[in-house]
Amino acid sequence: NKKGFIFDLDGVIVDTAKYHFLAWRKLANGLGIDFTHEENEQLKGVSRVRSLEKILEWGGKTLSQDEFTSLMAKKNEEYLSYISTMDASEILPHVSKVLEFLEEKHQAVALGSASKNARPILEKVSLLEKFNAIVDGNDVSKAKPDPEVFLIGAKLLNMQPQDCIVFEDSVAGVKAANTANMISIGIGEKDVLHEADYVFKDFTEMSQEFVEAIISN
Ligand code: B16
Ligand code: MG
Repeated sequence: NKKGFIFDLDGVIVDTAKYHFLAWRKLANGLGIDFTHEENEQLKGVSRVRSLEKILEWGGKTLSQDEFTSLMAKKNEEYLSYISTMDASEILPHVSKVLEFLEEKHQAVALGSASKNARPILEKVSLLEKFNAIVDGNDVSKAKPDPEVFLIGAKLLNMQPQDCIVFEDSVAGVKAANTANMISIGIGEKDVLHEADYVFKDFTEMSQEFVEAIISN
């Protein structure tokens, strides 16, 4: 039996949210806007453009199109400087184990991320070759909760959406997976990700038996 397993990147494979936080906080503070961890939570799975729009909304600021574009570039430069030092030690617990198990079982594996930096990050943590397909922020026109990113992933894997399983840490991503008619597995808090079909705190909580059952179902 072959299934398509689609992984989100930030918050599922690596914790880059902490680097997004530092970069967004610097930008927001530079504009005289406060930026908290709670606000950063709300930017999980949200595209870069939409993130800056939200920060400006929260701070009650408006910018010219030119200023907006230049701030987006600045934020990304800052973010890139943080991820430049990433290595395999930043892969979240049991992620490599799960990827190896899926490989052993000849399953199809894709990445479905909103990030335009997904490829360089996977390269940094030496996981690029584990994926049969990569769909990232450069490939989509509609952000999560739109299912586009996962539907493209399924297509690239040659799998039907109903035979795909999505691992997601964001509410928007879980919604996207559900709308795509895929099995959604939330990675994080049950009360936040309650729309997911299953929720695990992290991959150490997901048993091999569970994955085997998903594959043979
Ligand atoms: P970039 P994911 C998302 O990645 C992040 O969760 C979100 O915080 C970020 O703004 C977005 O990628 C865009 O990232 O600025 O690198 O293009 O969780 O969908 O893997
Ligand atoms: Mg995420």
